[in-house]
Amino acid sequence: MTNEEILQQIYDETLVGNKPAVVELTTRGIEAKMDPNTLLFEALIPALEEVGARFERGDFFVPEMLISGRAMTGALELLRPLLVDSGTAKVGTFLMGTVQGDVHDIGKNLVNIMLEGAGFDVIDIGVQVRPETFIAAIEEHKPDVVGFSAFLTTTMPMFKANIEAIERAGLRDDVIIMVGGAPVTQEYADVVGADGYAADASSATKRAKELLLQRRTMVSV
Ligand code: B1M
Repeated sequence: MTNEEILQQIYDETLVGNKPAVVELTTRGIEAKMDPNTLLFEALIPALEEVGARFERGDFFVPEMLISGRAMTGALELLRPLLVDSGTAKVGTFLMGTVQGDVHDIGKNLVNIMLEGAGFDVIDIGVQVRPETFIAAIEEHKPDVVGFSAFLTTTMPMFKANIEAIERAGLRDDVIIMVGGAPVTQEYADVVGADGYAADASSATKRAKELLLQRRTMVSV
C-alpha cells in the first residue's frame, strides 16, 4: 500500500467510524515512517471536519459523530508518543479542561499532546469541568497557565463564568488564562477577559510560551 493510499483509507475509515481499521492503518503508517503530523493533518482531522459538515447537513447524526470521534482517539493514542518529544526542557505547568456542559475532548487532547511536546507539564482534569473544580485544581497544582476548551456556542459562556469564579477565589493574578475550541475567536477571548487564545494546537503551544515569557519578564523587572 502506498502512503497516499494509507492516508486515503485512514480518512475513509475515520469518516465511517471504523476504529479497528483506523488503528491498523495508523500503525501501518507509523511502520512506514510516515510523518505523524501528516497522518493527523492530512487524514484524521479532515475526516472529522467532514463528519461535522455531514452532521450540519443532517446526513450524519450523533452516533456517527461518536464513532468517528472514537476512531480518531484510537489513532491519537498511537501518535501521542511520536508527537511528544520527551527530551524537551520543562517550561511550566498547564492545567487544562473542557468546560461544564461540554464533552468534546479530542481537540483538547491534541493541544495537551503538543504542550507536552513543547515542555509543559500538563494536568488534564477532563471534560464537563465545573468552575469550582477548576479552582480546586488551581489551588492544588499551582499551574502557570489554565486552559479552557469549549466546542459548543452554548458552552462558551462558561469561560466567563470560570474567570469570574477564579477572580472571586482571589486567584486571578496567579494564573495566565487561555481559551480555545472550534467556535472560539480572539474577539470572544478578549470579551471574556482571557489572557490568550489560539485556534489550534501548535499555535496554542506558541501562545502559552509567549504569555509565560511575558509574565516572567514582568515579574523579574
Ligand atoms: Co459535537 N459538535 N456535539 N460531538 N462534534 C461539533 C463541535 C459541531 C461543530 C458539529 C457541527 O454542527 N458541525 C457542533 C457544535 C455547533 C456549535 O455549537 N457551534 C456539535 C454539536 C452540535 C454537538 C451536540 C450538541 C450534538 C447533539 O447532541 N445534538 C453534542 C454536544 C454534547 C456535549 O458536549 N454536551 C455533540 C456531541 C459530540 C460527540 C460526543 C458525539 C463527539 C465528541 C467526541 C469527543 O470529543 N470525545 C462529537 C464530535 C466528534 C464532533 C465533531 C464532528 C468533531 C470535533 C473534533 O474533535 N474535531 C465536531 C465538528 C467539527 O468540529 N467540525 C462537532 C477534531 C479536533 C482536532 O478539532 O477544532 O481542530 P479542532 O481542535 C483544535 C481547536 O479546537 C483548538 O486546538 C485543537 C487542536 O488543533 N483547541 C484549543 C481546542 N481546545 C483548545 C484550547 C486552547 C487552545 C486551542 O487553549 C486552552
